[in-house]
Amino acid sequence: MLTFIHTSDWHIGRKLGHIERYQDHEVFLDWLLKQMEASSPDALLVSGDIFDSSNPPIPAMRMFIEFVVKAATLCPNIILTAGNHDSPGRLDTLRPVFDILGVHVVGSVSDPPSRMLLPLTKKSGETIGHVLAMPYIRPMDLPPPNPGEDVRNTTLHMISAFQQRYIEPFTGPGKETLNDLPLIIMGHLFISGGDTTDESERPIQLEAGSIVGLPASIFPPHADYIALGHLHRPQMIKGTVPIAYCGSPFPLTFSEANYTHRILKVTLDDSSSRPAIESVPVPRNTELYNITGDMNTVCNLLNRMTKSHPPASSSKAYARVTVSLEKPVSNLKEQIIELTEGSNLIILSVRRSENAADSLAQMSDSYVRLDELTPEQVFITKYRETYNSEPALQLVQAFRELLGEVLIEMDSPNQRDET
Ligand SMILES: [Mn+2]
Repeated sequence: MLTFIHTSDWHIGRKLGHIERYQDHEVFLDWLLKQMEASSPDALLVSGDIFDSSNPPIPAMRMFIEFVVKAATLCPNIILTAGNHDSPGRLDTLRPVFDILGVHVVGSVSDPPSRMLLPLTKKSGETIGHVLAMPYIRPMDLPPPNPGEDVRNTTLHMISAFQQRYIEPFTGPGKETLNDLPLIIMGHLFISGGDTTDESERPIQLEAGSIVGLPASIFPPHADYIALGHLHRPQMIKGTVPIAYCGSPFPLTFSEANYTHRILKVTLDDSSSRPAIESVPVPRNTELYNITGDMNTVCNLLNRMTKSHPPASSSKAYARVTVSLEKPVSNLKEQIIELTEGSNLIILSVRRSENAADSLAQMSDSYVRLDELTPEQVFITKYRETYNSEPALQLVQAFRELLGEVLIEMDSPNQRDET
């Protein structure tokens, strides 16, 4: 039997507006340690986006390292991979020290990829399974298309390149079972059909370049569990193997406020049966509220909520208020904020409801959301529209190189904080 905890998308160092979330992270990580203590899992898998930025602030680094040092005493296998928010190189610098603790951190993709296949061992040293620990894979980690390849099939090319490079080495003939032990695949990627939250992953998907939508069928049927990160809403993806997004541990933005955040405790029996997946809700330290309605409704709600968040209560709550108005109201923000004065409920934003996106959608039948397209698809579509022809392969390749450079540039701390 093999048991493990699957979590991802911690985003340590993330702020909500100007509000720091260190306390929320500390409470979560302490709770996670207690979970590990109570259930003694064989492994802890963290599928990317450990930090919110590629250059994490000192308190974020300290909190993370302190957690890992404590966790290493509670669990024989800890595997942490980089997400698109993490700096692969910076995470890899921790390797020599983490190795001593017996903790695996995988920042960048390995060449050959076989180095990403890690054994799971009991304290006695006995191997009980394997984890293919894939960090976030950038378009530049994939081989370019062959000369003459039809660029309209870029997405298809990317999918097959991804499969050839990162999946097939572990699934070829004779490797189906890796000694009949369970195989778990970790990834930080977007499976087409996955349900996104409004704001949290949107910029990230665009960054993911051409590999935004991998099909669920990319995973080999003999894998036992696919431990994914990237989408902040927990969900299972339909496929021949169990594919799970565990989601972020608590609401990082207001768009993540309305569902239960969790970690997953997975048990794989030695037999070939499907894993038992237990979803364990994470207690919230800070409550986030989305308050919407007309002026009357909003005022009533806030009056009521203010009473349940008296100033003496220990935990703060934050609200985003959206008011639908028939006509403009002057000093709307001041009026709303005044209602919660003297309470522990803090209004972080007040906005008028807008239906601009809806009306735009109605204007055109062929309306496609920008976040459903890869940067390359946007480029090719724009080219077609402007020149009424297909872009030359060299041009697309030049675009890809530029995009790669821009993505590296975006990893620089100053600009990262804006996403
Ligand atoms: Mn994330």
